[in-house]
Amino acid sequence: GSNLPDRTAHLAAGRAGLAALPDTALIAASTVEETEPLGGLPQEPYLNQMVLLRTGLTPRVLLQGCLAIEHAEGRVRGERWAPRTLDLDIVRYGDLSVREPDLVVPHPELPHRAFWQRELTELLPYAR
Ligand code: PH2
Ligand code: MG
Ligand code: MG
Repeated sequence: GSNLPDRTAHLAAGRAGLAALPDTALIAASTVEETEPLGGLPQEPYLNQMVLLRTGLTPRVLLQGCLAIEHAEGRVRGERWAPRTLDLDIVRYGDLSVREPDLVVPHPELPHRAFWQRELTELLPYAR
């Protein structure tokens, strides 16, 4: 997701960055959807998109890759749920569950985000 200019460019950089991670292939990308900001802070609408990756990286190493790509896109971490250039979340990782202080998979917000569920439905046919 992105809600700071240039949203389309940040999403493109996110896709390219993920595809360039070691031992990782981008299999499919969902439609880009404009969504109202969740979380209660007044802010600009988001562009959201989900991608399906095939990866040999562990969730922990994949998370490190996501954070590095966000950082390269100028992401500044401040207040929780503040506007952001690029946020790359691991929504699911196959059927694995992870419960660590800074990494919970499936993402705890998944049941509450209709757009994530739409995107997941779009990508499921490409997953084996
Ligand atoms: N992400 C958030 C907070 N609010 N709202 C929308 N529409 N899309 C998001 O991806 C999103 C959000 C925290 O990561
Ligand atoms: Mg997020
Ligand atoms: Mg995040």
